[in-house]
Amino acid sequence: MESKSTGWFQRLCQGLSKTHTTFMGGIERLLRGRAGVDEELFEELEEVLILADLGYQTAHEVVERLREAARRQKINEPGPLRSLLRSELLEIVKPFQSPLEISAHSPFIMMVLGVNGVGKTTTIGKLAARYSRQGKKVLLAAGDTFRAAAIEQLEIWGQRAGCSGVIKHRSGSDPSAVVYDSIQAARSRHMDLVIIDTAGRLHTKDHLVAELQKMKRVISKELPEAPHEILLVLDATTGQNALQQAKQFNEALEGITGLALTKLDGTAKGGIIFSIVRELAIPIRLIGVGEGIEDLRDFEAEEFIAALFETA
Ligand SMILES: Nc1nc2c(ncn2[C@@H]2O[C@H](COP(=O)(O)OP(=O)(O)O)[C@@H](O)[C@H]2O)c(=O)[nH]1
Ligand SMILES: [Mg+2]
Repeated sequence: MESKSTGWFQRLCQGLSKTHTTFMGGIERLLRGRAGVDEELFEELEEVLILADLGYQTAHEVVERLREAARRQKINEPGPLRSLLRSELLEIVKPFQSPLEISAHSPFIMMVLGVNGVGKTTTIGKLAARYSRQGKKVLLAAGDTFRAAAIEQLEIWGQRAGCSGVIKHRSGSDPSAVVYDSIQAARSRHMDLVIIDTAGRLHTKDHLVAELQKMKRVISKELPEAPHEILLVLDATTGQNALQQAKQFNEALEGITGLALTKLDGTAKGGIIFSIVRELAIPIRLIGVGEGIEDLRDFEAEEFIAALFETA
């Protein structure tokens, strides 16, 4: 029988194949065409990294560290730079590997935020499926009351995931009331996990922030340590825009505890992950590499770097 981890690694490689091709393709072409290691090589390497969406600052620092390492280790041929680069990149993301630990609280309350279309509801559905399969009692809260379709979509995911229930009100109602009801239900029905969906767009940005803050206050009033996780979902296909969105959310709403980076399968911009962790210093909890219920995984730094550098 094929081992589960091998299967997943292949899937991850497939998911990251666009980024792998652009990123490694550029690096291989650069390193192959050279006899020695000189300043020009480092400058071109920096350009390749910027093109892979690492962002100027991150690319610059990575290359600076490579220069130093090459000098220290007296490297004068391009070959070894590949593995040096690999370990530099691993070092950047490794500290931000910190998977969700929902057993720390019961019920564990999680709010899921992000702009429209980034994959909030899908990620919630995938998480509900994962934890339900583990035998956890999972309750979903339809806190995106802005559109009727959003409530229906969450219900459909709840059914597919086989979770314990979906708390919903009519569209247009106050999402804080949905949150309140879901906490009461979670207590009386002894749920392990409550995942709260939220709207990604309202009439104005101020309105959205005020609504999210109110939801958070309602939760804390009921359960002083909650929410235990505020997960911000970012769409990797938007590259540097995802980073800008994350900065804006982080400034407007304090207390984002984790990130989920979705749609890595649909983009060559997977290098954005390095800018995101460097600039935000928030753990990457999860990565999404497809629309299917199985296509969500804990972020594992070594595995991610391996998939970026190797072909399955
Ligand atoms: N390819 C791909 N599509 C995804 C992924 N995550 C979500 N999507 C798709 O992105 C679209 C928007 O997702 P949705 O969950 O409705 O976003 P929301 O508005 O933030 O709730 C849907 O078509 C999802 O199937 C992913 O990891 N990979
Ligand atoms: Mg949604």
